[in-house]
This record gives sequence, structure tokens and C-alpha cells, in this order.
Amino acid sequence: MLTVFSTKHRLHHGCELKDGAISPSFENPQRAETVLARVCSTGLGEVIGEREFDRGCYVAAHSERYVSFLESAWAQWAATGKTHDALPLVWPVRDLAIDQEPGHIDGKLGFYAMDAGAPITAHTWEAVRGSANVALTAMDAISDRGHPAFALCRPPGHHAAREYMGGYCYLNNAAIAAEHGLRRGAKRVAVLDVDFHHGNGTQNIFYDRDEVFFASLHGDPHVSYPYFSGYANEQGTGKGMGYTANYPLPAGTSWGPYRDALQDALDRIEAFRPDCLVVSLGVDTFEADPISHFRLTSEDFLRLGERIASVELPTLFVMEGGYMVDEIGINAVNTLQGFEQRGRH
Ligand code: SP5
Ligand code: ZN
Repeated sequence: MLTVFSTKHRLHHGCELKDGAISPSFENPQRAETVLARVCSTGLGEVIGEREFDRGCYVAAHSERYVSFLESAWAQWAATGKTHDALPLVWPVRDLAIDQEPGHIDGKLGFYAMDAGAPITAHTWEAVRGSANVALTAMDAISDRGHPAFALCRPPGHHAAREYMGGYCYLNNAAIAAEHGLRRGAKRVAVLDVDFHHGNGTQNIFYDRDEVFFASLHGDPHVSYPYFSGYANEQGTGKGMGYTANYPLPAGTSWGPYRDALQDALDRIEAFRPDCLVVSLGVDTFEADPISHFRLTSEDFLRLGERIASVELPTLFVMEGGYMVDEIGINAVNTLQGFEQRGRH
């Protein structure tokens, strides 16, 4: 399988607010390096760098003013004399003004963020653009050749919505790739999100659309981040009604019940008859993940890949979460190898 990787991810490493304190983010550069090392040591296939893409490719999934904010946020923050990571501290919830973009950078950060888990540092935008370009390059490979590909994205993307960042995510790499697939001629694209956390950003971007079917398996939002989305009754709106499927699962979920939900999602994807499949591949469903609560083993990721292959679609895997750095490479590449083994039979 072809892997696309950008060295630009190394430019981004920041802090997050957790457990009442600011500390280094679980989402760190070592994650992508460990996955790359495993791709190479297992001989998964060729590794190529990312190509450049127009800003219009990002604006296909995000608003113009949000992309402008991401481009200029660090400069505006630094202009106030600050040198540490930019994080938001106030949010426009419920009856506060959500239609008026503030001028001050502190207001802008809250306006364009869902949490204090997506720090902006001096070179964050370069890394974020590199990550989106990785996903776009990999989607081109699928559109050109119909072969599967692995976009080794970092930072991840699935919490990023049309107009806000959060949960380590800025641009939604999977959504940007799906939009690119549609522009390249696909009539319908399915997105399957297997990260432990609900793919709220991807859901938001495609909620009213019927040419993208979105399915997500994740920790029940009643007890798991991001808490405010991912319930089973979220099924889409307008002509998008019925084109979003959520599978909230209890803490402690292991392969058996996970597999049953996965099979239901895959059956629905097949019924949708998409031209290609984008998989938001988070491996934070692993039993030893430090911030998540499922119990998949490294072996289970082989079976996950096999099941995904069973729908026999041109497939783009996009790296999302996974924070047990020692095993992230094994678990991500096990999924890809499971997929390829099934494809050979
Ligand atoms: C892409 C992705 O997987 N984003 C996940 C963002 C999760 N952010 C909230 C993490 C909450 C961590 N709380 C547990 C701290 C352990 N001491
Ligand atoms: Zn996650």
C-alpha cells in the first residue's frame, strides 16, 4: 500500500488544557515517526512526500474566514507580545453572540475553537497545511489508480468542523480528501470513522449532504469526549437525513460488540454504493490508550482491516488519533496489513 507522509508535522508540538492544568499534548511528533518507522520496517510499500494544493481545497470543507483565521492566528497572537502557545479561554455558548467574529485574538480563539486542546504555535499552520496536503495527495493516488493508500496525517483532523478547531485538529483531512474525491469525479463517498472519539467535525461538514455518507463508532458521548455529539439520534438534516450513522459504545467495549457495530456500519456503507471509502483511522480504541476507554488488542486491528476490505472499495486510510506511542505503529499498520491480506484472497 502506498503511504504519503510529510516531514512538516515536526514543526507542530504544543500544550493542551487537561485535568485542570496546561501540559504537553498527548498528540506529539513521536506518534507519526513511530507509525512511519513501522510502515518501513514491515515493508508495507512505497512512501512518498506530499504535493502542494490550492487553498481552495481547504475551503471546500471549511469556511473562508476560518481558514483565514488559521493562517493569521499566530501572527496576531505574537503581535500582543506572547511567545507561548495560543489557546482559547472563553466560548460563545448558548445565548452568547455566535454571529459576530471578534477582532481581538482572545475572542477569535474562542470563536473558532471547541476546546483548549488545539494549540496554535509559530509553525502550526505549516504543519496543518502539510497534513491536509498528505490527505489530498493520497486521494489523488486513489482517484488516478484505484489503489488503496495511507495518508499518514499529523496533526489529525476529524474534530475540526467547517468553522472550528479542537481535539488536536485544525483542518479536517478526511473531509478535505472526501471533497477532493467528489471533485475528481466520485458521485458518492463514504467516510467510516473508527477513532475512539466521535468524528464531530466530519459529521458537521457533511450533515446536510446526501453525496457523503458518514458513519462513526466511538465512546458514548454521555461519558466520553467530545461529550456534545455522537448520539445515535444524530442522523443528518434536510437532504442529508439518513446519511449520518452514529454508534456510541460503552466504556470497556472489546472486539465482539465492536465488530457487530462495525458490520452494521459496513452494511450501510455498501447499501449507499459509494465510489470510494475514506477511513478515519484512529487507533486510540487500543486497550492501553492513555486517554480512551475501549479494549481492542493489537490483533484486533488486523481483523478491523480485514472487515474494512470486505466492502471491496477503493480505500483511503487517514491517520487520526492513538496515544500509546509504543504501539501506535503496530496498531495502525496491523489495520493496513489486515486490509491488504483480505484483498489478496
Ligand atoms: C484526534 C483525537 O483523538 N483527539 C482526541 C482529543 C481528546 N481530548 C480530550 C482528552 C481528555 C483527556 N483526559 C484524560 C486525561 C488523563 N489524565
Ligand atoms: Zn481520538
